[in-house]
Amino acid sequence: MPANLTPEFLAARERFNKARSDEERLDALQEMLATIPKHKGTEKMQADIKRRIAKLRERMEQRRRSGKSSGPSYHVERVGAAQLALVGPPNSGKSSLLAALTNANPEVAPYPMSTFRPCPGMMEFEDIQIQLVDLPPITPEYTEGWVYGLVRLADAVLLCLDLSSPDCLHEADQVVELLAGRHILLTGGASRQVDWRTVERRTLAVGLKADLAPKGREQLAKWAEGRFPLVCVSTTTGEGLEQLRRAIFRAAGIVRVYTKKPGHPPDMGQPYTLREGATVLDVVEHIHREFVERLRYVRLWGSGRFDGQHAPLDHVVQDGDIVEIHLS
Ligand SMILES: Nc1nc2c(ncn2[C@@H]2O[C@H](COP(=O)(O)OP(=O)(O)OP(=O)(O)O)[C@@H](O)[C@H]2O)c(=O)[nH]1
Ligand SMILES: [Mg+2]
Repeated sequence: MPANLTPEFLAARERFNKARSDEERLDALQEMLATIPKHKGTEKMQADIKRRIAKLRERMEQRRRSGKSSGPSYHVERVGAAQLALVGPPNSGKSSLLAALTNANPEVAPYPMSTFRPCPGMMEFEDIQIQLVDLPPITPEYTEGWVYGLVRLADAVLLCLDLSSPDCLHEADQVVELLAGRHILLTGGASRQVDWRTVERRTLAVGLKADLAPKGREQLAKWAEGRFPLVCVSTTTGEGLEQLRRAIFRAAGIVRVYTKKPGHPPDMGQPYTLREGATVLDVVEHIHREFVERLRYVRLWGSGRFDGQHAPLDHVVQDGDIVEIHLS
């Protein structure tokens, strides 16, 4: 069976081949595992990648115990419809934001550098769950390599900035530059692999502590204009949090598609979630690979203009579309 490897996977594999340290190798392998299409044809490859990750972890652990450590490395298991990384300067309110939006209980402290491990949490948005990962701050002095590794693996980035900081804009520039130095470019467009080591990550700027700094917003809005969408919030008053949830969903770059059996009402329970840009054929393949070979046609509701018509297989689906799959 052809493996249908994605450009993201191939780029990660090339990065693995060119890696010069175990940290880079581990990072590339984790990305390979995250981006390899999950079906029968790739089961052997998936097992092989997992074996390599386990071996590499063991080697790094041994080295750590023998005192030749090159620092810790962390892995966050992906769950939910998408994974977004919280990045920003020290003390900007990242952990408070995670606590406000998810079920997680990260440490929040009135001093910088209080987070030193990744902390994931699940954010509910309507009928789906999105994973947010709180990280240590990004600074020129202290940020360890694994932090950049996790940002690279995420689907998108929340750039968390402190509106009450007099250095807010300078801090924002610095975080963007530090990430760029690690070949992670923050963009307003879709996340993508640019070449074997450079990635673009769709970014939503979040102005935090809005209760403390009504004036900071204007400046940050100017800074963000034309680069990233911006939402300003306060975790203390709750202002802006609902708007932020929706903006996070948009930044995640996913669409929800519902299914319907012929002659039945649509199943509006659990949607299938796919990457933005997915086609009708991708939906069919996502639901069941074998359906592709047996496919006769698909009826579609939604996309602003379909009301049960046959949909071209290359039609790009939109959030909320409903498909009815007819098989032979
Ligand atoms: N007034 C106000 N204070 C806030 C808000 N959000 C966070 N804080 C305070 O800001 C301080 C830092 O918050 P954290 O959430 O720990 O910040 P962080 O970005 O995770 O910090 P590091 O992990 O050290 O980088 C704490 O004292 C919080 O109580 C807010 O919306 N309003
Ligand atoms: Mg923190």
